[in-house]
Amino acid sequence: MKEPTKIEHIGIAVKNLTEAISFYENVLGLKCYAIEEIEDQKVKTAFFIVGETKIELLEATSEDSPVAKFIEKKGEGIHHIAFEVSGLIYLLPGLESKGIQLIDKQPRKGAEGMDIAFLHPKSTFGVLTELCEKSTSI
Ligand code: CMX
Repeated sequence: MKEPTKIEHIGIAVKNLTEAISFYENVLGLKCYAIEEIEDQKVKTAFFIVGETKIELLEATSEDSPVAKFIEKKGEGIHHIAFEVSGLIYLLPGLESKGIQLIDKQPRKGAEGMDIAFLHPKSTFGVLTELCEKSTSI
């Protein structure tokens, strides 16, 4: 696999998006530049930029959201790390052949219209890992 170009974002699971946004804005001095609901993932997200990396706050929109389950089990905190890659669609079969458990066998649309795929934390030393690529399709 060609090396990732940067950490695209860090996903942080929170119980209350409004309260968490207030911390990032009023305590850390960052500016929330986008709020987006991703219906199929059952999450509402808020984005901040820090240097080359983003922070993605994640609030569950339903009890069976992956984020609700995560908070129930582990509490609020870092939920995933997303690496920017190129050629995502071509990378996934190679990773699977190395024994990495793919949550998404094909790239799908994530926040900000990016093509994304998650790798299962059981294959990645306990860290839910997202690979993402700026979409070339409109
Ligand atoms: N980080 C680390 N470990 C995690 C985890 C996370 N975010 N979420 C679950 N786990 C662990 C659980 O603690 C559990 O570990 P133990 O067996 O040691 O108790 C194990 O993974 C459970 O795995 P599972 O039974 O396969 O599945 P779950 O129903 O708990 O779902 C996961 C886990 C990662 C497969 C699911 O959350 C998923 O598909 N995530 C990808 C999609 C997602 O997270 N979407 C929300 C964000 C969307 C976005 O940012 O765009």
